[in-house]
Amino acid sequence: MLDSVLEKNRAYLQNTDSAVFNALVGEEKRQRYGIELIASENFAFPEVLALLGSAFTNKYSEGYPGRRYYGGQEFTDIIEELARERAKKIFRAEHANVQPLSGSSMNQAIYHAYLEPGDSVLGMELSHGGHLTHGAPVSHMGKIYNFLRYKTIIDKGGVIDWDQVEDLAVKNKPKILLCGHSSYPKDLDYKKFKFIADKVGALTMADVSHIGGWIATNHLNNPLDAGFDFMTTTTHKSMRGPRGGLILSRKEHAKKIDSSIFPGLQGGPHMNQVAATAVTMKKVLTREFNDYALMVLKNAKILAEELMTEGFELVTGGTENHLIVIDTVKSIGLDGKKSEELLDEFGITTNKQVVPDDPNPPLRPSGIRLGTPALTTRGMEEKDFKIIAKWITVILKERENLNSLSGLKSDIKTFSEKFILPGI
Ligand code: DSN
Repeated sequence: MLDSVLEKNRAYLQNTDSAVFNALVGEEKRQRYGIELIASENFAFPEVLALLGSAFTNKYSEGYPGRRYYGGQEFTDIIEELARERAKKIFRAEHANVQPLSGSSMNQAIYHAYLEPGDSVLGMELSHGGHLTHGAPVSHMGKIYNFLRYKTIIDKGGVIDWDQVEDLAVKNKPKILLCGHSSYPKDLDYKKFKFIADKVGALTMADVSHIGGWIATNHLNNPLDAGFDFMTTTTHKSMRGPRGGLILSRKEHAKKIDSSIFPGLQGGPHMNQVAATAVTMKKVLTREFNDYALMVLKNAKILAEELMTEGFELVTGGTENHLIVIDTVKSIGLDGKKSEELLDEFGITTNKQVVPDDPNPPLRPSGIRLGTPALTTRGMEEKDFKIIAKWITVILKERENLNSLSGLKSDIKTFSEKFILPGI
């Protein structure tokens, strides 16, 4: 019956708007035949796709379970409670807010709840791995609050510069000490952050958007175990859930966080997303997901090793998580934009990426970022990533002689279509 509903809905779409329908089919084919290496992307669980297009899309539910501003909440309350309780259990959190519409709103909600305009936050420098929503000057948050930056030590394998973190914290007394990253291939020592934060009376916040799934399965450190005040994570990257965010915190912050999300920052939560988060949390608790998380990390390690064997220089000299940053300028004299475009031509999708203290601008940076979550979801293993490393090498190194690679594009397509593509 579900199949027929889906088919019927697709037929409506095709009749109504062939341009959009054809773009959808095109995107499905791109995903099926391509090699998806964008570190923040994944293939959502089929259950998640089912819920995103479900009747929950139609419902307004401002407020929280048991205290909403609209009637008809008997089923929305069930799913939101399930999502909250499961998230708390997975991450050993005392409180969970499952309503953030995105990674950006989950982080903003914390800033707005605890900071006054002009207050300081100490976070990671963007080019060293930090994130746009950690107060990049071009963001609204960067204009409202005073974001200070710590870096990594490049010639010590990219370890955090703890002396700098401490110096900046002691001198500036930030209200929040923020850690977390979108292009830093290492695990973090949250106890050290907590120690420095306690010294200056700062709140502690970890944005683990990229690595939530590996923390959920205890393969990487959990900031809440180190006594952090807040942990934020998106649900669509490592956990294969809907696009959205979670705020996990200590109980004492529950009221402030909840009212910062609603009514502070957002209106009606997207209940189709909340329902999909509930089922995502159930899936994350399974043994299969634990095996998947482990495989992602193994695949990243082998991909990093193979690329280094081929002579590529990786930021931090390897990876401890799912992501890899290649300094393409240092490795092969090619900037990240051109590297991304070349790989794209062959159906290998990556993204251009700044490297620590990058002398080049963000639209033509010195590297590319790769990640293994999406292809691992498709069932790829270490042997497959060895093949992919060879393809990346040959495409980037033989760029003056692309005619010699005729046939590679179709080899990649044939290889890729052999693997499952869940939900599509
Ligand atoms: N765009 C996501 C990433 O690639 O890290 C998060 O902003």
